[in-house]
Amino acid sequence: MSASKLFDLKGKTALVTGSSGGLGLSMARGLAEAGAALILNGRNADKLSAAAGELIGAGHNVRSSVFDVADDAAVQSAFAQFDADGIAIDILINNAGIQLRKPMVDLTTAEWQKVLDTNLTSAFQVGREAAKRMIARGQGGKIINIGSLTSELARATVAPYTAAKGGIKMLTRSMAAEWAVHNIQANAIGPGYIITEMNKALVEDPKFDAWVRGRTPSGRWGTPDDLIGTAIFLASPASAYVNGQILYVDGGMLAVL
Ligand code: GCO
Repeated sequence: MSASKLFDLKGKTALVTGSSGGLGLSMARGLAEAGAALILNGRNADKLSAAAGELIGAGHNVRSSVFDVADDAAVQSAFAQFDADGIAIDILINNAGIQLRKPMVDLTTAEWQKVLDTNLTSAFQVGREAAKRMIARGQGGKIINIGSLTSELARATVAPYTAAKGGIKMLTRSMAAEWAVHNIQANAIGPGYIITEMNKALVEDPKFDAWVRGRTPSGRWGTPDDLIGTAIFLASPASAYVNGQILYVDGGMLAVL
């Protein structure tokens, strides 16, 4: 296959969960620029419509699907609609996630469960529905889960997020174990400290900002666009023999003490 075709997503359809902003919208934009048709997802119809409008305005083939990835019935209903509309999803990015920063002793079980449902169980639910259809179609597929530095290392006050992201790493390997035989490559991206709405409080905290800049060999926070190349790689034929891996896009933070 020629080098130009290795990263070509023309003719593919990608569902990116949590893509009305932040990392999800950046990765969706990157996949569209590589030729993919997009399905954007989020819980807020207005935000999603604004994001879709931006990408349609840039000439991309985009539709949106409003559903809560943590709600199994809503996930199944969304996929039933894709089926009814004749939409085959070739690429899934399980990006949707929330953060809750609180000491464990102050956490309620409901708060814990909400983070685990949104950040981990959702990836299983949406992944299951996508994989069922990829297997039935017999043409393979790509699943990209979004992990975190906390897939490897813990930080105080983000226990449910850390547990979920650790689970994302092992769920990715489980997907590879069961679905690689169907030519589905399941991998993950582990973003470092990225400037996003979710991290606004951290970016604006001078002490935390100084810690990230000092602890990161690249000496800077990441931007959502820093993830685009890795997303295209894992969504494209270039990664046809890559399975069960988590690729860290973290400025080198995990590589050094
Ligand atoms: C935090 C942050 C992190 C980052 C990211 C790092 O509170 O420490 O939210 O969790 O968002 O996950 O990889």
